[in-house]
Amino acid sequence: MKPGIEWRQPRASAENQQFAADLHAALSRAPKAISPKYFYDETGSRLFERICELPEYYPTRTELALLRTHAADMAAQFGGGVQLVEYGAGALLKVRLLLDALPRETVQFVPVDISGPHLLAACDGLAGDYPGLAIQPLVADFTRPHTLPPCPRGSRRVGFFPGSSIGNFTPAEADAFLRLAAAELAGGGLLIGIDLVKDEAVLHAAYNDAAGVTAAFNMNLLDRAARELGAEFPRDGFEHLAFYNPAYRRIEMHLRATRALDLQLGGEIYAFHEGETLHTEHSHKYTVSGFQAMAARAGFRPGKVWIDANRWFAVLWLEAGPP
Ligand code: AVI
Repeated sequence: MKPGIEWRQPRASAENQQFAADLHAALSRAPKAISPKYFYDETGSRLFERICELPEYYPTRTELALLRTHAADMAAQFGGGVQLVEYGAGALLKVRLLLDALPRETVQFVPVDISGPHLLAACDGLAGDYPGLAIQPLVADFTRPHTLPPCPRGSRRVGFFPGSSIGNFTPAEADAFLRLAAAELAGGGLLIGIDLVKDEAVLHAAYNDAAGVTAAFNMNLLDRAARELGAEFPRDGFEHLAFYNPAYRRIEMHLRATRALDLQLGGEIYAFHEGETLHTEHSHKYTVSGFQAMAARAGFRPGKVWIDANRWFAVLWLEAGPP
């Protein structure tokens, strides 16, 4: 057997087992709810890329514009040498705007992502475009304790967490992540993108696009269960539901049963009554002061803030107290 295949096979099935276990648990609880991390198989990641380009989905282009306009000012907060740690690195597109504003020889870039093959492919691309840049990828779940490479002497460790990905965490998960980041970035800081509370109509449109891409992204969770786990259900019995819940300041995404139906998974049958939902994602929206207060409780001092003219999206600099 070829060496590469030996480890890939069991890894895929371990992922499937975890997905199956989490989906069984999700369908057994009331209300039914599952982690949004299961959106992101290859199909889901492609659909998310399409979402980012939709006219209604403002966060990506608004944050990119902020980074493009203010990268030099942001980089100036970092100080001299920097070990730049990107959490949930993905395609490594946004960080290029920061790297362009930093003297290459002063940067060690540490992208952290759970998906090894994708991370390494993205690093290859980055290395080709940024010759001489020190890149130390780390394959890890950044929400769990992990060990970063030692910070080069004379450098500050700076975290980068763009995309308002923190909005998909529960408040407890966001607090846990900020505490972990404050500890490992001590003496440095965190540059983070957050989506702001705004007119509900703008939010509603962003998660209910006219082309139906977000609906397909949401539905991919069940499509994936059918593909990978053999789940059986009437596909036309589920519809995309996304709405703003003002009590929690979050968009909620659900898959709603349009009629009473059964979903079969691994020999178990899960009944949905008409209108019952599987909660698939929440996307929290923040105020700048509310987010800074949460970050302060976790050990950060608020620094500079960059906001677009509509006040829809913000990038925050947070100083992590000394070790
Ligand atoms: C990745 N995350 C920040 C996106 C969001 O807006 O919460 C995921 C998404 N869900 C639906 N559209 C986009």
